[in-house]
Amino acid sequence: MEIREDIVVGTHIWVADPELAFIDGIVINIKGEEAEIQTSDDKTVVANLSKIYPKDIETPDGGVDDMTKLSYLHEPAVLHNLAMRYENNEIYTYTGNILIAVNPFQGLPNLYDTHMMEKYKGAPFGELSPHVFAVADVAHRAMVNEGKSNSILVSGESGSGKTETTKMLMRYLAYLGGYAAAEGHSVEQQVLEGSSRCSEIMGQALENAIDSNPVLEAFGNAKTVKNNNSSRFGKFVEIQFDKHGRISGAAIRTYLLERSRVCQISDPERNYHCFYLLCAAPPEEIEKYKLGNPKSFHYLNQSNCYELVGVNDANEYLATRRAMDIVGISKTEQDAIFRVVAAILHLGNIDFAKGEEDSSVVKDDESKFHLNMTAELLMCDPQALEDALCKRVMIAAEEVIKRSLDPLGATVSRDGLAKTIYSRLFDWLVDKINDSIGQDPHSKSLIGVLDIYGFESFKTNSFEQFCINFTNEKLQQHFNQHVFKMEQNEYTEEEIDWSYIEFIDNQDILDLIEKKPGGIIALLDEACMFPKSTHETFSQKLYQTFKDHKRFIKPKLARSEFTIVHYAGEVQYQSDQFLDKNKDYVVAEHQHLLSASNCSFVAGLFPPLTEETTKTSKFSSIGSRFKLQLQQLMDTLNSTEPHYIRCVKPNTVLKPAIFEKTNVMQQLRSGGVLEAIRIKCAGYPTHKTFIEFLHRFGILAPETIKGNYEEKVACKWILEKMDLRGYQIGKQKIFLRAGQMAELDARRARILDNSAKVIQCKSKSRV
Ligand code: AD9
Ligand code: MG
Repeated sequence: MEIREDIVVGTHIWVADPELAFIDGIVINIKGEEAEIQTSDDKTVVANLSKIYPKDIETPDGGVDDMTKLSYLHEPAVLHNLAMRYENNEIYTYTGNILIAVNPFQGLPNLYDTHMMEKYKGAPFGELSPHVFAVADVAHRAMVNEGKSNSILVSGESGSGKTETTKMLMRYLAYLGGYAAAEGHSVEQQVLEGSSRCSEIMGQALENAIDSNPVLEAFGNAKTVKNNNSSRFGKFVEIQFDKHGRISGAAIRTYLLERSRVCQISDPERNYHCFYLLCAAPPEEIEKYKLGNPKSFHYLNQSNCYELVGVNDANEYLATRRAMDIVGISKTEQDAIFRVVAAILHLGNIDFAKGEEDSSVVKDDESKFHLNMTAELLMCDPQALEDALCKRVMIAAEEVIKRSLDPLGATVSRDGLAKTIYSRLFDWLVDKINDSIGQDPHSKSLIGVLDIYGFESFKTNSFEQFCINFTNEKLQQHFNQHVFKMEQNEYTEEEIDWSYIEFIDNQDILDLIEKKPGGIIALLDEACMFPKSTHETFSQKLYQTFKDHKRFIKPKLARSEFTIVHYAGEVQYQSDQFLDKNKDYVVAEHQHLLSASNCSFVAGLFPPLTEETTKTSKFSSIGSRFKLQLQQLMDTLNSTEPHYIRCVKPNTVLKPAIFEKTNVMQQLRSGGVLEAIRIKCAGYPTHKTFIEFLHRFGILAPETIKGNYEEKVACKWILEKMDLRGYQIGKQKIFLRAGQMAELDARRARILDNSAKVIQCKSKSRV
């Protein structure tokens, strides 16, 4: 039996509670391994001693701004700290250098204003209250000082505040990179050098990137059950800087827009915002596009949700138009864009009926009207459109056969066309925005900001969730590697004392998904290339291949479902649409139809295929392409110094001032925050090579600079002189305990400050 000396009768403790996650109380009796506890809600409960956590009653009421400052570090303390801070509208808390951001679900006064930006500029990390600006500032400073690229990875589940956080980060970086300038370049100096106008133009690049947000959000965001403004694509914004730390360009890379939403939505979700905005356009445009009530369109009326609380679609429409003006989308282009959006709505209203034999025909006059409208808006021939929807050309041996599609086949063809047009439109917008922002080919360093969909687990999960969760596994591994592996490896290499802490590695899940050959994506591609495959044969293949895999489960009685044990929990996937959704090919008929459009914009979305691509592009795998994109993203991230922001969604009702502890705890666990806390505190959060250390802190002991000491000896000398304890000296590096770096920095700052005053006095006396 483990004896716990820290718990006796009278100890304040935390104990598990089914509703609150943990509740506090006082131990009133101990019998063997069981403790009797009087909880703060006046109940008496009995719990095993191993399930009890001591509570620090000395913790200040408002909590602490860095988890590593907690005297007892365990789940209940961490949760309680976040909850207390949240109650006081302190939404940010550090865990070492990871920032935890709890969504306030309300605007907080002055939190992001210019005054706040001024305050954070150049302030040492940790000196002011935790803030996204502080993270951006550190990243910017590190980039300027070390000339190395940095990245800020924002993660969290849907609705936790990633996109809002990203916007604040960009705003702050625009502020820094527009005026700021590298050390030694005061604003006055820039004026003198004539470079201030130049930097304004550069800052404009990022401002444009920020202004492009409403455009991307109108076309890439939608209301879901989890978030009224959910991003349905991933985004990596790369901000390029010149050698003075000024912005010289920016690029937006997007990942995997959810295509299925264009044709299929379920209550109470919505389709992409742009459709509703357009239906709320001024009357002359409604007339032009023959639109009207969104309820009359099949692609919108599959759900009963049309309006968003607090959002006026008519105003948003005008705002989107204005944002388009700003990012340089011409009026003609804007008109074409909205014509395409309207065309998709009309397209969705074309129904088919059974024709002769197995063929299909456009169902009735109403469907004919929509067919004509679609053709008119896309500026193509209505008969050609009908043919493209209802027929397929088969090339068999030397023969060309025209085959008719049955009504179901024609409907699938229609939806396929809608999805293709929409995703090409989205890609066009991203390209256009990138052109308008402008890239700097000479930029040496960048700050990347990643806002990518969080882990998803719904009642039904399809290919989209599979890709999204795959992304999260990748990012989780990056996080693991950074926080855990790097830390541990370094201790080992430096041969310093360190007791290993186990952490969950997810390489096995990644292998299951992406290994080539043999992983799920590879098997899916194989199935897609083999004409006789069905989702059932595909699933059977998965069951056979992974029957002994620890991370793969075949649910009982399942014919086509499979479960993956993700780092954040189990997710059951429905494989029935995996094959279709993985195939990215534009039906030749659709391609011909639209590349022949009289509208150059529409034709431009469908550039003619080269001979080569027609032959080889029978099937192109979305899964594999996504995997490649993700690998490129990881390569980029791996070449940067990462900073992490973990967003937390405090409740599922999306309202302020509600903090559901059990829910939050799950997010902290699955985001690896708790593990990171443990390892950080147990170890040495700061590592510096002897040279780096001397470079920075030699000033604390000038005698070491004058004397010709060996580096290690000099470092030791400084540390002893400063009277620090608990640090370690490795083979090439100094390892500092939490807080020690700040202490040294403060002493250094004092010395620098004094000598600056002396210089000033001297120069004044000279004048
Ligand atoms: V998703 O994975 O794209 O579905 P996100 O991006 O994590 O999700 P988002 O940033 O869209 O969530 O935030 C959801 C909502 O929370 C916003 O629309 C705001 O209403 C609210 N929010 C988030 N962060 C803040 C904030 N810092 N201040 C005020 C916020 N409100
Ligand atoms: Mg988002």
